[in-house]
Amino acid sequence: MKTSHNRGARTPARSAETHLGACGLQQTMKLAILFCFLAASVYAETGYDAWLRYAPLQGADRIRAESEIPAVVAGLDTSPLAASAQNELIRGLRGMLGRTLRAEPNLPGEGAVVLATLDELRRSKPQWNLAADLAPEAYWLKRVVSGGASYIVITARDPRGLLYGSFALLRQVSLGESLAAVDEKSSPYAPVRWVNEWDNLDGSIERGYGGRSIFWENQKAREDLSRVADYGRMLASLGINGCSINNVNANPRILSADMIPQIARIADAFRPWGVRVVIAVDFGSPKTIGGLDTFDPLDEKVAAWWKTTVDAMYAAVPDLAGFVLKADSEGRVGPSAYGRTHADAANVVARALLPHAGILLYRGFVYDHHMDWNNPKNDRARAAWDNFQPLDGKFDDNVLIQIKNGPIDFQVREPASPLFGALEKTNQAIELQITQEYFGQSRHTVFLVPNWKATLDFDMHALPDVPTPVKALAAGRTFHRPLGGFVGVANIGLDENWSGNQLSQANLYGYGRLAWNPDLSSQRISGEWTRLTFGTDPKVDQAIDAIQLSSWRTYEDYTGPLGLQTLTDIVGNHYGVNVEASERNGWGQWHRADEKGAGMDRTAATGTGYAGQYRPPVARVYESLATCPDDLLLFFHHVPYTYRLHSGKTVIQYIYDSHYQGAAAVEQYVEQWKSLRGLVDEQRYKQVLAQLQYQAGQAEVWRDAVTMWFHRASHLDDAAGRVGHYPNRFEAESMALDGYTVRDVTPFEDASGGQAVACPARGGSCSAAMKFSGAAGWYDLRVQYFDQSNGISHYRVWLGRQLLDEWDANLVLPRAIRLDSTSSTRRLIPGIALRPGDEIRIEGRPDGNDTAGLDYLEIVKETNSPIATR
Ligand code: GCW
Repeated sequence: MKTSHNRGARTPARSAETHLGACGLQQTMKLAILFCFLAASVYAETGYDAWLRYAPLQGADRIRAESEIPAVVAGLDTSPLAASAQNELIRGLRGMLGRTLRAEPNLPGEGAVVLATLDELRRSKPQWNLAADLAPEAYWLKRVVSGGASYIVITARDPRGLLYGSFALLRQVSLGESLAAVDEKSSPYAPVRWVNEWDNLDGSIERGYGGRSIFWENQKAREDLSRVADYGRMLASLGINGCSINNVNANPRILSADMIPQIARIADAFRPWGVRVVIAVDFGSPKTIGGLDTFDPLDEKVAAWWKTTVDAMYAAVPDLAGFVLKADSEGRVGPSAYGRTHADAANVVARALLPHAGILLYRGFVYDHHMDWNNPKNDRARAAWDNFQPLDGKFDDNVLIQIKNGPIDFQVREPASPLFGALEKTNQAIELQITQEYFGQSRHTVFLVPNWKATLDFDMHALPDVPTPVKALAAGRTFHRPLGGFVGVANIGLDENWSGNQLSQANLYGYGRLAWNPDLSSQRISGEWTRLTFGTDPKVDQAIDAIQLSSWRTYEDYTGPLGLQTLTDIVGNHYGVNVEASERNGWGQWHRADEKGAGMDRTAATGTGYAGQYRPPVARVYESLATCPDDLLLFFHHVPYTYRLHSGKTVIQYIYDSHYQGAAAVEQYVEQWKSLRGLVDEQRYKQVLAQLQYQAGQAEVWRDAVTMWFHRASHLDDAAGRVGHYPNRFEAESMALDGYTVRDVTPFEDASGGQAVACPARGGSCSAAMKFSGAAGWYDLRVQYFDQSNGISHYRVWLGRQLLDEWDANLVLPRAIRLDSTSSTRRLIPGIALRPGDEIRIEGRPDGNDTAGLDYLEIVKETNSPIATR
C-alpha cells in the first residue's frame, strides 16, 4: 500500500504535456517552459490532500507572505500536540513558500513564529505582557515586535489551542490574508465538536459513500492506520476534538475485552491531532457481552458491569472522550424493555464514565417505526419531544441529548426540532448529517452548510426577551449548561478523495467550521473551502461557489419541495425516486399526497398537534396557513393542489416548475464547470465533470418521475405544457424491438411512460431501433438506460451501419437490481449529423442479472457546438 505522503502527491497529469506543448511553442527558454508548466495548473490531484494542499502561493500573496513570515518556528511547548503544530507549520509553509523554517525549542534573537501557551510566555517573555482570559482550546494569533525583531505568536491556554491556532494561521496564509498586524482571538463556540462514523466492524459503513472504513476490517482495527492519522489531521485543522469510531447501530462486541487493544491503536493514531476516541455502545451489552441475565439500568449488577467495563477501557485509553448510545430506536434495545426511562438508561452509563471525565451522548432519535398510517393523529415528528421533554432535568450533568437537526431524519428540508427549545435543565448537542444519505449520497453535489445554518440560526423563542437560536441552545449557552455542542455524521472512507465526490468534501469542511463558529456565513465557508481546495483563480472560485451555494435549493427543487421531504424510496436505498414509498407503512415519513392534495396536517387545531410542541411565538407561525413559510407548507398542512402559495402560484404548478428549474440548474452546473477546463487540474476536472453530468441525468429522472406522479394523482395539467409531453423523446417500448421485451416498471414513475424494455436473452443481445424523421442537422443523442449493479451489460449505438458509441454499464451506483430510478442513467452522445430516414439502433448485451434495460432515446438539437446553427 502506498504511504500517505505519496497518496497526496501532486503529479503532472497526462494533459500537462498538452498544455506544456502549447506554451512551449511560444517559449524557447527552459525556465520559461517551467514557469508555463506551473502556471497552467496542470497538476493532477487526487483530492487526498483535501483543503490542506498548501499549494504554492502566487503573485502578490507570495511576495507578502515571504516578507511577513520569519525563518524560525520556536516551539516552547513540548507537548505532542505542540510538536504536531510545529511540524504542520513547517510542512504548510514549505508547500506554500518553498521554504523550510528552522525548528527551534527556544525563542531566538531573530523573529520567529512562536508556539507557546500563555503560561510559558508569561515565564519566558513577561515583558510581552501577553495576558488574556482565553477559553479552553481557544487560540490567539498576535504579531509582537520586540527588541528589534518581529514575532508571530500563536498562544493558547492549552496545547490543543496551539494546534488549532497553527491551522488557523496556515489557513490565513493560504487564503492570502495578511499577518502583518494580526491580532485575532478565537474560541470554539461549544466544548463538544465531534464527528460520528457509522462504520461497522466488518469494514462496511452504514450510509457511507466514500468507500470502506478507514478504521475497521474483518472485525478488527486495520493493520495500516495511516489514513486514521491523516484523518485526525484533517479533523484537527477544523478544531474537531472527538470521533466515534463505530456505528451507532453498535455491534455489542465493541465492548468485549479483546477489542480494547484495537481501540487503543486507533486512539494512538488520533492522539497527535487532539482527536479523542468515542465508542458507540449497545445498551444490551451487560447481557450479550457481560453474561448477566439482565440489562435493566436500575439493577445493581448492571451498574457494576458498566463501571468495570468502562474502567478497563480507560486503563487502555485514558483520554477516551466517552460513549454515544442509540437505545429504543429502530430495533435497538433500550430501557423500555424494563419499563425504565431514557434518563435511567443514560445515567447508569454516564455514572460509569464520570470518574474518568467521560461523557455520554444519548441519542434523541427515538421513535416508533410501527405506527398506524391510518390514524391521522399519529406523527413521527412528535417523537423526540414526546420522549425527552418530560424527562428534562432528570439526566446527569455528563449526559447530552444528541438531537437531529429536524424532527424526522435529515430530509431535504425540515423545521428545527422542537426539542432544542424544550430542554432547559438537560445538556444537548445538535446532530447534523455530513454524509448525504437523503441528499444524493455524494453522487449529487449538495453543499449542506446553508441547510444546517437554516436550523442553527433559527430562533426557537425559548426565552421571552433574548434571541435563542438553535446554535446557542445546542451549545448550552442559553440555559447555561455545563456541556453542549455539535455532532456530524461524517462522510469519509477509503476512497482516494475521502468522500466519493470531490465537491462533497466541502461538507466535512463546512461542518467543522460551523462547529467552531456557527456564526460564519455560508458564503464565507464556501469561499474558504474553494480557495483552499481549488486555488485562488477568481474564475474558478466564482464558478464553484455559485454551484455550491445554490446546490441545496437545486436539489430540493428536483426532489421534494414545499416541505414534502425527499420523495425517495424510504424503505429501500434512500436514493432513487419513489413517491409513495413513504406511505402506508409504519416508518412515519408520510406526506399524505393523494388525488386531492398533499401534506401532513401537523397543526394543533386539526392535525397531529406537532406544531404545538414549539414555543408559542414559533407555534403560531407554523399553525397558520397565512404565516407558514411556503418551503414548509406541506410539512405542516394538508392542502388541495389548487391552494395558492404566498407567491400566488398553485401548489401543483410550484411542484411542476420547481422540478423543471432544479433539473435545468444542474445542466447549468455542467456548463459552468466546463468553463473551468484548464484552470483546474485535469484529474479533478474530469471527475467533477463526470459527476455533474451524471447528476444532470439523475435530476431529469427525478423531474420526470415526481411531476408524472403528481400529474397522474391530481389530474391537473402543467400550465407550461411540459409534464407528459416530451417532444424529442422516443420510448424504447415504441421502437422496433428485436429480442427486447416490454416491462412495466414499478413504481411507474421510475421510467418514462411507466414502461421500459429488458433483454432476457442470456449470452445474446437485443436491439431497439427507430427511424429519424426530423430535419437534417446536428443533434445530441441521450440514451436513457438502466445500469444495474447485478451485472455489467454492454451497449452499442448504431447509425445505420456506423457504430456511434459503446460502453459498459459499470457505474458504481447504490444497490440497484431492477429497472428503476436508481439504475436509470443517461449516456450522452454529442454532435451527430442526422438525416431524415436514418435508422438509430441501440443494442444491449445483458450480463448476470443486469438486463441491459432501456427507457428512451432523446434526440435534441446539438447544444454546444458553434456549428449547431448551421
Ligand atoms: O436515518 C436513519 C438511517 C439509519 C441510521 C439512523 C440513525 C445509523 O437510515 O441508517 O442508523 O437514521 O440515525 O440512527
